[in-house]
Amino acid sequence: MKNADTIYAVASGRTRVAVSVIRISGAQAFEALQVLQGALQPHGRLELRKLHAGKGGLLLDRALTVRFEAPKSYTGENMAEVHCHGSSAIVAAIVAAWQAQVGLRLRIAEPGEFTRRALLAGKIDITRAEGLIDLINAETQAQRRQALAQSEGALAGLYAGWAERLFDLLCQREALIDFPDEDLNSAMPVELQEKPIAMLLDEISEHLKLAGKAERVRNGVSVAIIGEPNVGKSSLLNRIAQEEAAIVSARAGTTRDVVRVRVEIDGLAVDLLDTAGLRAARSEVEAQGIIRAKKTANEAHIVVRLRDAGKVGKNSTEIKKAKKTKKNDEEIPHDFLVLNKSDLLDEVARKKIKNSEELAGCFLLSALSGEGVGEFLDALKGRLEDVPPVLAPTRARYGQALAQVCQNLQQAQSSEDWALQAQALREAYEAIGRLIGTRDIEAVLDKIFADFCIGK
Ligand SMILES: Nc1nc2c(ncn2[C@@H]2O[C@H](COP(=O)(O)OP(=O)(O)OP(=O)(O)O)[C@@H](O)[C@H]2O)c(=O)[nH]1
Ligand SMILES: [Mg+2]
Repeated sequence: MKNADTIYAVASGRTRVAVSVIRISGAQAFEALQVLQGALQPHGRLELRKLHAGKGGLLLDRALTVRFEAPKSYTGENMAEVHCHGSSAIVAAIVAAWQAQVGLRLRIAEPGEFTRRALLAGKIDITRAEGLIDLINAETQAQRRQALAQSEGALAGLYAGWAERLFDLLCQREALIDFPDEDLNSAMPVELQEKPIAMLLDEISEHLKLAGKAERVRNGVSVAIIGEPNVGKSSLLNRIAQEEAAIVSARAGTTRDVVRVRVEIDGLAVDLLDTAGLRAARSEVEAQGIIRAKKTANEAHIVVRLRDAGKVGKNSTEIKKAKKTKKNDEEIPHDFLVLNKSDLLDEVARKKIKNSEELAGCFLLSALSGEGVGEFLDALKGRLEDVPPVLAPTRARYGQALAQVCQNLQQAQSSEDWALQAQALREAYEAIGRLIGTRDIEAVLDKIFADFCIGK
């Protein structure tokens, strides 16, 4: 990938649209625009222009065009945009006109290359670029809020501030090492030496505590439904997802694979997971399914344990057993106990369940009729509502780098020796530098741009 090249991309994607936006960036961006429209407009002015296949060439389209002079553009380079009609024939004709022009060399941009150039030009930092990736991929409102704040620079400012403070602390120590005779030590009050490190450590540690929640917004919350065969796990999944995603049948042992459906609950992405019924397997395939079910339950954020209300309500022994989660001596902890098929209960059994102390806090519902499903979803929402504040480490990479910084700060704190303190602070400064992209930027960029889209 050569940064000297002039690049272009159709930023509006490949689906049929009314308007396609072709973005061009690099040294020959204005020349490329000139080939199509002749004289250029002033910086930043959107104009309706006739596009021709070169000077005196065929009329191709009438389009809105705009140009931005370096460094006042997204990439920091000369940039142009052509908002032409959405047909692929027009885009092809424009590209052909460029190819026919002697001396003009443009190539298609790689995924994320515009943003990569913006990063290299110092226009945005990595956390903002990653915020943009998330914003483009956002499916829910909570994801959009979090990604937007990040792409606007909320995290960038916070992390850059920490990097600056680390740098100051490092400089103080370096000065002491370089000029040991000048007794800076006595010039620096003890509380100033200790306090800034402790304060920084406190702030970063607090921020780190939000990591799990922020990642959950980004990646979604997983809710696994587990229980014996035939209790209605697949029916409940279909009811909540409002689609026939999983096969429902009166035969026990229907579901084998894990069925995953993504739904949006209160702005959060939730992955509902239907699993194979838990029992002593009757076939190799069923055994495989049960292994998958247990694994899914172990990895899910929230586990819903489903039982047959008719069975539970039969007598007090069953009620006592209801909360136990033992199956083949393996305990699967759950967050919600839900009794299904309430529509089949007679009044006596219903009362027994409602009045039972053992079953306090469990939900009685019918996946078939929908009775009680609303109450259960409200409780589930309550659990999801732990939505993080937007200023949180949204990626594992951030969490890891900041944990490293904390570790180094603790080392610095526990050492009396200026040189060792400086060493620890230098490592901390490098770790945060990699995080915000002031160090090893090319390596970090290669890693994160793997999931970017063309034209951004
Ligand atoms: N009356 C009544 N029947 C239900 C209800 N929920 C599910 N069923 C029925 O119970 C049977 C089993 O339902 P499924 O949803 O396939 O049960 P499952 O837990 O997924 O079963 P496996 O996949 O075999 O583990 C089907 O005949 C459903 O129609 C309910 O709330 N009330
Ligand atoms: Mg099933």
